[in-house]
Amino acid sequence: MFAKLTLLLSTLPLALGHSLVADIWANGVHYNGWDPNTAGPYRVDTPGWYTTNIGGSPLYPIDANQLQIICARGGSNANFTAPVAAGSDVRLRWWQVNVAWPESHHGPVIDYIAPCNGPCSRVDPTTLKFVKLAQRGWINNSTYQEGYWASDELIADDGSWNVRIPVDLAPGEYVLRHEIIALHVAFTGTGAYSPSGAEFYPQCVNLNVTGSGTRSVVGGVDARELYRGDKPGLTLDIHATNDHSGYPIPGPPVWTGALAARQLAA
Ligand SMILES: [Cu+2]
Repeated sequence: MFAKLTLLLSTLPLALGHSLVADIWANGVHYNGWDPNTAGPYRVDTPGWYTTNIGGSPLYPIDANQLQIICARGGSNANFTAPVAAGSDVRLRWWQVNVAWPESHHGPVIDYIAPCNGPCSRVDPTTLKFVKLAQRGWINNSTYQEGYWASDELIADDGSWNVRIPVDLAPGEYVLRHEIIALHVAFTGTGAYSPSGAEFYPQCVNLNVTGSGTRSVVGGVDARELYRGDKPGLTLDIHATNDHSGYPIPGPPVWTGALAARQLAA
């Protein structure tokens, strides 16, 4: 009884406030995400990169040019790589205990992809060059004082987000970098690499893209070059109004290859 209570008390703080990518679906197959609270058994069968991002402890602009921005704090390669057909959706579900994503943490949801040029289980994350596959930011002025954001859409869809793999993407292994940026304290940011401000929650996933596509990823960048705390979209006070029309989603524009693939699929 006492041991159980101690265990409960010692694990409780990890669960509060945030969530993590607890479930991943690719080709209709379900995988557990990497969960540092229940390490061990998950390590062998998840395409989700391992992190020490316990309970979703955020990264701030101070981390934006550091190793941890690439695939989260303590990010290291997942051993497993999930097959996924080009043109299909990967689904990621943020969940912990009974929380999808904290409602207060409004902000954009962004997805990037980088070729591993070999097995993603062994790729050096500092060599990954990411392009932006998709992005969604402020949606409308409904529901909240801050308006309705991509993160709210995610919460409304069972904590989940679908990412379309470009239909003509060349087969091979890729790291998907899925990310929520929470803006609830973005107004406290004071500069390019401020210790407070916008909160970054990246999660990397190993994918083995199959198909007969021929489009290669070009023009990607090191994830340490994606953000600076003083760039547009990271310093606003989202509480000041529910109308954030024209909100500039951080990072580079969506990759032209992803846009072209959408045209092909339409
Ligand atoms: Cu938080």
